Amino acid sequence: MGDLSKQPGRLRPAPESFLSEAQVKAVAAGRRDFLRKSFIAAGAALAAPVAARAGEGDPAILNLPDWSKTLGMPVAMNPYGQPSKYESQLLRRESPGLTRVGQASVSFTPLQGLFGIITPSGLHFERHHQGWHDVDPAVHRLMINASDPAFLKQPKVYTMDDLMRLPSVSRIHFIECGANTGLEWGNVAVPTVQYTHGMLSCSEFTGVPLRLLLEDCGVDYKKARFVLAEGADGSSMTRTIPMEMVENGEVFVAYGMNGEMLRPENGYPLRLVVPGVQGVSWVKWLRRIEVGDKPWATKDEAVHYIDLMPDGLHRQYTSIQECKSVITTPSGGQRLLEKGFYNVSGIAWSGRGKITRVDVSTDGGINWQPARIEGPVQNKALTRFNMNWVWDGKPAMLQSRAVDETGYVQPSYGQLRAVRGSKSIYHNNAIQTWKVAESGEISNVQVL
Ligand SMILES: Nc1nc2c(c(=O)[nH]1)N[C@H]1C(S)=C(S)[C@@H](COP(=O)(O)O)O[C@H]1N2
Ligand SMILES: [Mo]
Repeated sequence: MGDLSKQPGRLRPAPESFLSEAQVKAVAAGRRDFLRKSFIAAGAALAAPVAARAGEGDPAILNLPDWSKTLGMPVAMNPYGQPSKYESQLLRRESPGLTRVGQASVSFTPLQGLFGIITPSGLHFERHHQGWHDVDPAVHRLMINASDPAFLKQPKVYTMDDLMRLPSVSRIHFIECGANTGLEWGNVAVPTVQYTHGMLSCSEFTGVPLRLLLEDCGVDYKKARFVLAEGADGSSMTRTIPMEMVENGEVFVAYGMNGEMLRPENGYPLRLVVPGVQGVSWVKWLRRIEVGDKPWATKDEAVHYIDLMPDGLHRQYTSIQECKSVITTPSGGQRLLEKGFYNVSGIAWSGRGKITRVDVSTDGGINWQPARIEGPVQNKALTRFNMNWVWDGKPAMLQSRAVDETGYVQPSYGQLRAVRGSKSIYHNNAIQTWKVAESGEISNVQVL
């Protein structure tokens, strides 16, 4: 598998040399001035933050609503709580740009409506290659075995009860499908951030480090350098994971998500958590871990999740999700109602560690301002950023660009295509652009 940091997907662009001359000409004229004024105005807006109505007889504050004079609902009317009925539009959705093939489908997380970094469990994206099942934990088993006793002394089968008695860890991590943002390779430009980036979620997962289980079975790390994870569903989902990721304690078998058991759609009662690695390796309904001495080259690593490079060769085993970010609000499909102050908010993440910096541009990448990073910043987790912006009512192009702790800078489309060409489906981490029209309407455009 080699040194992943040497792979051609790794770009280290100098932040100041981002733009082609044509691109500068296309968007630059007059914009620097516009920008400078905006940021002075942003300071002013903070001193007097909100354009609130100045006590002009708003009936919504003058009149007591009827409900406030009656008894409220009793406790436990919803023994399992539900969102407000006024939030009923915030849903996982299937993309209008994708056709469902049998049960092999995707539902996307509505990133445009979420705050902070945790995805509510009911809105966690779903990707099933053969549909999902609600599996009885009483009969679910996890087997750990090997084709050769030299790799593992004692194969074992664990019940869920066995696993839940063992020492556990709880960690917050993002999970991103390798195909997230895949439609954008073809400049399809689906309308909203839900469809461009919504195969991405972030949760607190709880479970048992895989290292602990392998050692319980007497693994020989000198000989066993890879593990194969296998799901119990009809998709024959099997993925190779290098042993270094297991040995360092990061990979774990999880039963918990956001404080409760996993949801069935997300692999109840057991899934693998492989921090920083593309979603497909996070095998759901996990039933078997095999240890061995070389990658297995299964269908989901030899035929799918590979990248066709410009030289005609396929790039394989590029499982780590590179540093990426996106502005979630304002974003495609939304509309700014009037000029004035806006909180530009988004998320950044890297499969190689922590986010160290996010810059935001409102002019398509000519000028950049550092965004505020909302801590605590965690390893291989979503990181929220915010930036003050005063919209002057003129067309604008919003972008975010993240940097991770290895110093890697999220690439523009031009930079990504220069290395990767345009024939990929997977592993698109380019800078996203949201175009704000004078009407306030926001659309998805690509800036090279
Ligand atoms: N057993 C099994 N595991 C699976 C899959 C699957 O179809 N079957 N889909 C994979 C893919 S492609 C992704 S992106 C993630 C999605 O996880 P989620 O549905 O919890 O979001 O699960 C992975 N694990
Ligand atoms: Mo995926």
